[in-house]
Amino acid sequence: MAPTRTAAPHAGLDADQLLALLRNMLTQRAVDTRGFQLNRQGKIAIAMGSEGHEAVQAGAGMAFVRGKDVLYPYYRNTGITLACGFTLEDLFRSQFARATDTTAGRSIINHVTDKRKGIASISSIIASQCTHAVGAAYAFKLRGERDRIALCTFGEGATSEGEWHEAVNFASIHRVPVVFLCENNQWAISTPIAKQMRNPDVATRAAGYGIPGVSVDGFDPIAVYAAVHAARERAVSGGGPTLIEAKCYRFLSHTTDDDDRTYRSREEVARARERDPVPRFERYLTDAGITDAAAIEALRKEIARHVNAVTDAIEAEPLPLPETLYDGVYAGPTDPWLT
Ligand SMILES: Cc1ncc(C[n+]2csc(CCOP(=O)(O)OP(=O)(O)O)c2C)c(N)n1
Repeated sequence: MAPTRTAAPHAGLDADQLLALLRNMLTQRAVDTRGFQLNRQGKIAIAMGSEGHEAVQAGAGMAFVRGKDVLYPYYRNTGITLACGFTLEDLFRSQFARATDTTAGRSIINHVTDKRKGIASISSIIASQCTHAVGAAYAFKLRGERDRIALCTFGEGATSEGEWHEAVNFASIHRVPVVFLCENNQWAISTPIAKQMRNPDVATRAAGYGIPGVSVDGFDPIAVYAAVHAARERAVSGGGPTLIEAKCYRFLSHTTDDDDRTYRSREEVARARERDPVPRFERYLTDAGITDAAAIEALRKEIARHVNAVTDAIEAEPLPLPETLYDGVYAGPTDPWLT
């Protein structure tokens, strides 16, 4: 994998930013744990975990410039949406499908959106967000909004979709200010990457479109930050798109509706967990003297308490009323079947 660390220590991130990365990663893990519990308790319909993607998302979120950039995420993006300013409360409003959710409880969970924060609505159709992201970024270019980019995330499975190739090709030809970030977790539900493409490095796909392709260690949040930050700089200076591949692993099943024991061995998952990005980054920070084990433990407990308090509060919020079923769907009469 190409080295992405810059000469500056910690890629230029200061202690507060490094601790923000850790907080984001620990929050992702706490959200995943709580989400899977809530599903087993029958309180939410489905949960989708980001475990194994924590470093990718914390690092990429740190490079996102709030108030300027737009994020075109996919469903496995708890950490990056939080890092871009989405609140934990709104995240659980989506999970509980409450009336107070930003889509009024209409979207499948993790399909979050907040226009005010530059977080586009997630489409479940794999790779369709790529053409949306390119369209938004092309608009920035046409309007002369030079300091804005679209950050577009997807899994390696998405790179087999025609829409992904169309998006990258168009972005390349028109030098669109978009950063493509592939979270390569090796599996697209039950399809391993070897059945997806002959070349195991998604980044090499960039060469076919004449744009830079960078492969980074997706278990290292600083490496991901450095790569996304550099790609962003390139995009805002008129250099066009970059494809970044962050190699990570999906530790949990695809969703709570999936049993990954049917298609991958426990040994494979255990081997990947030996490289778990969370304890690895904790060690990195303690070795660098940024924090210590006691402070990390206290932070972990504080986050768990906060996540539990938020889920208790959101669970008590109202469900959408049946009579609002057609709100926001049709213009005119709200019940098309009765009029
Ligand atoms: C066009 C389309 N085809 C198939 C699906 C069903 N589907 C949902 S998630 C998924 C796997 C995607 O894998 P990947 O892009 O690698 O992301 P990951 O879930 O591994 O993070 C598939 C095939 C879909 N939603 N849309």
